Amino acid sequence: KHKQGFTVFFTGLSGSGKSTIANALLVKLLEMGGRPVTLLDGDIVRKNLSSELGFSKEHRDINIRRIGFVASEITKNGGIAICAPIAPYNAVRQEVRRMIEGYGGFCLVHVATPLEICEQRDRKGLYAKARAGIIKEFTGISDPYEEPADAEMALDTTDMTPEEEAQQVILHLEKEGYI
Ligand code: GGZ
Repeated sequence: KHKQGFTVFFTGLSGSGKSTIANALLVKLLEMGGRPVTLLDGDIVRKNLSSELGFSKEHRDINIRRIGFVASEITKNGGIAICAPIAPYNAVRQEVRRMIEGYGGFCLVHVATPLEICEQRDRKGLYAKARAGIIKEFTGISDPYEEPADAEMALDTTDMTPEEEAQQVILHLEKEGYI
């Protein structure tokens, strides 16, 4: 397992802390050396791979399949992929899992920050806009988020720092024998 590639796939609401934890994990894995690490963050993918897509279920599923495909290629070639989209739908998350598990490890991490906390923080002001109906189909407000039942780990970010959370992921990966 030590030489296999693997994917860490974060899922969670907007503002749950996925990107922050994913970045902290990226730094830790880079410091450890060895395999190349690629971060496929939600907004970076939206800008570079999925710029024509909106937020309907159909478009979100296409977006997640693209991320899954890139992660599966990285995993196949022995690298580490870190993905951090919302990925609100169970079925396509499972599709991605099956695709990647054929090539290496797959670890689904639910960043389980409660909606109330994400909305209180509202770092980008998107929740206010969603409540006002300015942004339509907003996850958690006017669009579904299906909580994963198959996550390898759930992180409650209410009383931990992103570094501690990334460290928990590292411990899990060590326990599983991937690093
Ligand atoms: C959810 C939206 C929406 C709607 C714009 N619903 O916090 P952010 O701003 O930076 O992250 C969110 C991002 C979600 O894109 P993903 O590619 O991760 O979504 S999915 O996995 O469902 O394809 C948010 C912003 O885009 N955003 N409109 N309606 N998030």
